[in-house]
Amino acid sequence: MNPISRRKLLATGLAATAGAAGLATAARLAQRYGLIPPDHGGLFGAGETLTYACQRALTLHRPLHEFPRGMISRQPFMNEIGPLPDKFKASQAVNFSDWRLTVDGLVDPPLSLSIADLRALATRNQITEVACEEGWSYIAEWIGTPLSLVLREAGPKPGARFVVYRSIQSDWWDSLDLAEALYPGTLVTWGMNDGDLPVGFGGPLRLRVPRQLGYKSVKFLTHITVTDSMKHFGKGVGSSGAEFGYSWYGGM
Ligand SMILES: Nc1nc2c(c(=O)[nH]1)N[C@H]1C(S)=C(S)[C@@H](COP(=O)(O)O)O[C@H]1N2
Ligand SMILES: [Mo]
Repeated sequence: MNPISRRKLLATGLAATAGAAGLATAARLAQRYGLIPPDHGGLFGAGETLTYACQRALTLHRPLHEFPRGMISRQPFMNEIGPLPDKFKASQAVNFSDWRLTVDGLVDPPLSLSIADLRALATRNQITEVACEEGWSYIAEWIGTPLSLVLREAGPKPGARFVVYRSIQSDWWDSLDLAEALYPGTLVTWGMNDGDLPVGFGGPLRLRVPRQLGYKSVKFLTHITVTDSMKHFGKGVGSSGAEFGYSWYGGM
């Protein structure tokens, strides 16, 4: 059987099982296939597992949804951001020349990359939509370096399963499974619509996760950690958003 029909069968099977025998059985099946999200333990845990397992099985290799240049939003919606720490302002004062992206955890070697290092590594662009769970969205061109190539420089070690990413705003952090992290459309972005990435949109550095909801695209990116488990990060549910009750997997 080819991989696509196997995945479809798995997803259909999971959905049917959930209907016929309940979410707990579907969750056991998902476990067997390694499709358990870090936030599976809460009130909506079985539902989260089912959504994640079905979507993941069906969409792992789904192509990026890109838009024509003429559809770029003239007035992209900049969401409100909390206060930025003094160290952000200090870096802004030197035009972010001292900004570093640290890559550590299950990697060899760990890295500390400037924005110039990232630009030199590779440049890709995509015209994609940012959609907030609150209902609004916009389309923009995003320019950056594929996370997959950053990870290739760092060399993930065996056992790597998740990539945790953090903002200079310490209350904003999130994680991706390795498949989403290595997906070529997942970009460490430093440019937007032909210019530098503006601060309001997360400049100087933002992780763009174009197949998931806007909250997964964390602004002011400073730190990436490769890990085998999310257990020891915060409350163990995979992201600051999931600790607030948002779904860790924000597929759209
Ligand atoms: N560091 C940081 N990243 C963040 C946020 C934030 O407040 N701080 N807001 C998130 C939310 S909820 C959304 S919907 C998008 C909004 O992106 P935009 O300002 O480009 O519209 O950024 C996400 N990334
Ligand atoms: Mo959002």
